Amino acid sequence: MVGSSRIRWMVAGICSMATMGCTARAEPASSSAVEASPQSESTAAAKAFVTDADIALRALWRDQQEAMWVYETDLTDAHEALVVKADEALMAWMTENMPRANAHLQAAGLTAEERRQLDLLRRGTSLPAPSDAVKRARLATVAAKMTGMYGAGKHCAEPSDPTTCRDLEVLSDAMAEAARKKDWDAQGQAWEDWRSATRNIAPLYTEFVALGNEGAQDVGFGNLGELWKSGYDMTPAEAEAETERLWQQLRPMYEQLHCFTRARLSDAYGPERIPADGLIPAHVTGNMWAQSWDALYPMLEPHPGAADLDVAKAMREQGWDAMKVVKTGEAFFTSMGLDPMPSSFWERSMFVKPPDRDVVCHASAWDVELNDDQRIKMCIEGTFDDLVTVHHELGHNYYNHYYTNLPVLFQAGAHDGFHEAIGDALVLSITPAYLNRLGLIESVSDTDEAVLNKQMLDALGRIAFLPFGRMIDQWRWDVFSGRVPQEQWNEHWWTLRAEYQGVGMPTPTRPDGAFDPVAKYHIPGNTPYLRYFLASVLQFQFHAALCEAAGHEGPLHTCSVYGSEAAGRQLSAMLAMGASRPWPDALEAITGARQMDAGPMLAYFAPLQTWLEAENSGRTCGWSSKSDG
Ligand code: X8Z
Ligand code: ZN
Repeated sequence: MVGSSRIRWMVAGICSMATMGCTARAEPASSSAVEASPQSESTAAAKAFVTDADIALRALWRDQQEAMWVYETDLTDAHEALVVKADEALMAWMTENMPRANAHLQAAGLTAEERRQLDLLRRGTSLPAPSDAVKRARLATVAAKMTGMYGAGKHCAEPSDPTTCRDLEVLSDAMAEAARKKDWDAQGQAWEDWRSATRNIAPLYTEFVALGNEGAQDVGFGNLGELWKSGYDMTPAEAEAETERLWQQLRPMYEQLHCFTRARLSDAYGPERIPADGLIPAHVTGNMWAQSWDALYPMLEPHPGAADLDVAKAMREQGWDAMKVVKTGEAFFTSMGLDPMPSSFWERSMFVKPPDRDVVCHASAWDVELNDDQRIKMCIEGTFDDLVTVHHELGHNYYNHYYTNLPVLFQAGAHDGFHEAIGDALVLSITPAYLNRLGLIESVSDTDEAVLNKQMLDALGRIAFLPFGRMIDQWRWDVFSGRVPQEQWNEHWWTLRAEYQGVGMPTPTRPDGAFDPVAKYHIPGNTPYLRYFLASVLQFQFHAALCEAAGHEGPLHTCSVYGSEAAGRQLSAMLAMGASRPWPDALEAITGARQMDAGPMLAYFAPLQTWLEAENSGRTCGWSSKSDG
């Protein structure tokens, strides 16, 4: 599964890019890397290992994904037990074979493909288990329970009365609605209710960190964070530096958006609640995690009424249901000459929330049987957000589809950020002209005012997200490495929220026992998050390249690749590479560049950046990083 892959996690391998200082092959961070034995160095043994690993992994991953699919679409104890059993088998195999793969890399006479598979396997899971069978079983149980508890999480105002319970979807809708009404208290209540609905995950997370770290050490890495950071064809330290480099490219743009948004919020709620130089309270952006601020658009629209962008109303009036949303997403890909989804996709996917059971609603895309068995799992309500998320998920499915015939270790993105960026890159082509074509807006205006409005809407999704995407794994790296002691885990969360996002707690303190990280799906779901930050950058590089292939002329923000088969060919050629080559090769195949670069994102938003700078002149932008708001 992609999108919430707790265990199956694919990474990319050898880096040949001198400019980034990559080594010929990134070694495990820990000095406890497995020594090569004379036998493991034998070419024949290494080749046989690669062949056998392909067969074994296919079966183990398929079994695990089948169990996960059943569990996540019907959260019962019996289904949890199935997941634990499949996870244990997979983890046992991984713990044994990741170090073996590392040892076999010493063998001479291997093909580049064989070496690449070994390199991918030596760091081939986001959740390695300890060698000890009892601890392994416990880790599998803890991981499955956290997923289930998050998925089934509800806050009940009156615990004995189920009609007073609100789940994440209800609370999120309530928050967005309260943001539109500028209802401070209702937003705070929904925000706090979701934190208290997930707080009981905290003790499991503590256990999880200890067991996951032990597992990472048993397969030759210093801690879980070091293993995760090894997934980018460079050393963990280089991956961290690369992330920071990109963030520093983007930070000035985020600060302008933050400055403008804070000023408008301060006008709306008063300077005593939102001081002109303070943090933005976490509960007033209309989003449960303040990771995307599009609900604030009416408050922030640069030129009210200059552009017709209100698709929500049209979608409601036209009765967009889940099927129409998914068909529209697929039609974008097929307009570029890509294949339609297989018929099983329509039969096996979960598009809407079933009324009779708990499920994990967080959207994900799957190839359950690893044979082009594409599915998505979503709780679609028919909103514009759903249409965007469907493109995102289908991006995963199309990647899966185009690499389906590769060895199973190559069935992954060039790195995980690539996988997350495909659908989002196409969403950049959802221009006003395309929305008009869909019948969702009546008029298309290309005045400067209209362009700025559209840019603001895009920025509230994509620029606002950047520091959130940056900080989530910073927090986990710091937790996994032990740099931050357990009693400071929650405090550190808020320190990073303040430092990167300029976002603070809704109230001056958090209640005793609060553990806010587990209120975000990817923490209990153990999905690494750096991928989304990297995807935020890559999607603009992809968009720029596809626009060039489509023959687009003019500024980047005016381009739509809808209907361009030339762009489709360029895209599918990269998708078909999967993880078979180091990611710079894949990036070069689609963009001609070998380095991740925020330049295209900055170019896309250049008109808004100029406008924001003018609007903010006279304001003091930035914030002090104290976390108490
Ligand atoms: O988790 C997701 C996708 C599945 S891979 C729906 N996203 C991140 C999130 O929701 O926090 C997409 C954007 C960031
Ligand atoms: Zn995704």
